[in-house]
Amino acid sequence: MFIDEITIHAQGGRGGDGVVRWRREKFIDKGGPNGGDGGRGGSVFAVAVQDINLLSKYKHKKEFKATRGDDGAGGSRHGKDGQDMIIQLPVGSVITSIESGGKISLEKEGQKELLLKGGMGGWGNEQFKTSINTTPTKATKGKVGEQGHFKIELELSADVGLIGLPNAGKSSLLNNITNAQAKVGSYQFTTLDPNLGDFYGHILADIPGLIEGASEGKGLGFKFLRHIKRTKMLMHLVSFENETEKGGMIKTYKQIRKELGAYDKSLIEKDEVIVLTKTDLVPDPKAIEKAKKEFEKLGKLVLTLSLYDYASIKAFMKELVKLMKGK
Ligand SMILES: Nc1nc2c(ncn2[C@@H]2O[C@H](COP(=O)(O)OP(=O)(O)OP(=O)(O)O)[C@@H](O)[C@H]2O)c(=O)[nH]1
Ligand SMILES: [Mg+2]
Repeated sequence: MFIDEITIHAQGGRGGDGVVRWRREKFIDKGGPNGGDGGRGGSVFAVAVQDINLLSKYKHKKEFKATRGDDGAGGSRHGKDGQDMIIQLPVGSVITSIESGGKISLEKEGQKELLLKGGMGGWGNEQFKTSINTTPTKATKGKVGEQGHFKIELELSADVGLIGLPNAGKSSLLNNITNAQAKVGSYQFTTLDPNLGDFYGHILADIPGLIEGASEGKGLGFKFLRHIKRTKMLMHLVSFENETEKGGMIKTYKQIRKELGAYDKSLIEKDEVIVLTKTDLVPDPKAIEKAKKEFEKLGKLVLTLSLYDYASIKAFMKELVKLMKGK
């Protein structure tokens, strides 16, 4: 499932305590004070990573804590600082502090933002030594780290929308060429939620299949069309399995177009590339060419694809890279 909003709680580490210690010297009961300071607690950072499916990893993890600083020690030794907590979030995340309302946007890969500071370490007794008080017995405790709740929303607008009948191979394609892990099945309506994948920085959206009558509420895909409303381009997948149907592939293609138009005219005015899928099911290469020619009469770019053929996938990706240039 694609998760585009989570709420987390995070806390900076507590500072280590300062300590009271004395220098040990022969014949002197109490040498000078040498209790060291506590280490700083770790801070909490967010770091942007190019992985739009990252938020779903945090489905069951809502708590993020940096570690505590170590206490000081004798011999003027500082406690070790606590370890920072680095929360990886997808590029495109907007982080809102629930307490303050402040917002941070993660726009670039590698961008690192401080969310919460760790607590300061306490002071050891050496720090309190003065000319008047040479044997201070005072040390202070480390401070607690800052803490807060954050809402993280992933604001993405997909660049390419994958559409087609159920079973056309939309999710399979997404899984093959992006880091997405969408569910694939040999039955209709495998996809129940939109899936997103990242293709060299371009976001592909896979939505549930559309069927005839979708605009009247049949099937699932219709209500998801809003996810592709703002895409720059549509990829319309038509499987060679539909060749055997009455009217063939062109008819199923036109059905879907009709449904799209019924939802929103702007969807049929969008740039569209037609992808004829599952070419491996066609024994005669001439039949593939014939179907391709027929679709080309519609005046659109027509690609063919078999996910069982590596060369075919490679050629397809090359075309897609070309298409995305300047988009
Ligand atoms: N032979 C062949 N089968 C394919 C190819 N691509 C996908 N399939 C199979 O087609 C079936 C449907 O694939 P999906 O990717 O789930 O199809 P979908 O369009 O996402 O389907 P919905 O989510 O139901 O709309 C699966 O059994 C896939 O293994 C292909 O290139 N060749
Ligand atoms: Mg699917």
